[in-house]
Amino acid sequence: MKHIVEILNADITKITVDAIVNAANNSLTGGGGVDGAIHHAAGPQLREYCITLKGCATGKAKITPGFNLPAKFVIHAVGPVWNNGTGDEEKLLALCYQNSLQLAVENNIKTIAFPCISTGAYRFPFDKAAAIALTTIDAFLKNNPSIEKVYLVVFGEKDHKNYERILNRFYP
Ligand code: AR6
Repeated sequence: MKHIVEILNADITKITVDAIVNAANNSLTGGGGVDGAIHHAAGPQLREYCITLKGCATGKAKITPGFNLPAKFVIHAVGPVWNNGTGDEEKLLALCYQNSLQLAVENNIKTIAFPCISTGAYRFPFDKAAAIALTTIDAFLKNNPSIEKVYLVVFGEKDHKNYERILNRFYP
């Protein structure tokens, strides 16, 4: 799976893929961080569309068009707020990746870009989150050959180095 998964230090709103994943909140109506950047780049139609979806449970995901984004779709996944591991956060984070990839397969999406869900405002420890992302994506790809490329997008050199280190440990 090593050749399918690639880490990019970039602004996810600028990436041309079939779908980008948003680190959304339960309301799906926008917020700060990557969510704010995606809504800003997609334009107001995204929020109007999201309102009709009536929210999303933590660990689940919903799909919308990408509107003004280069990506055709946005998959809005709701990560858990880190609470020292006391609220099933690791399992819920894994479900975000699994449910997003499942939606991708159902919508014939072959290239997808994920931000590092929950590691900003939701305070999930970065290394732990990155390891969960890699484990979950790897297991999914083994059973779903239709996905051709998964980009793991980080914002900044520190996160980039960290993610590369974890990836190299994962795929020696
Ligand atoms: N491209 C790629 N990655 C980014 C970008 C970007 N443009 N902007 C930030 N990141 P966060 P969360 C990284 O806080 O922790 C929102 O208000 C960032 O460095 O966006 O899941 C929602 O509405 C970090 O590693 O999402 C929710 O209320 C990662 O994206 C809440 O924040 C996730 O950081 C969700 O919190």
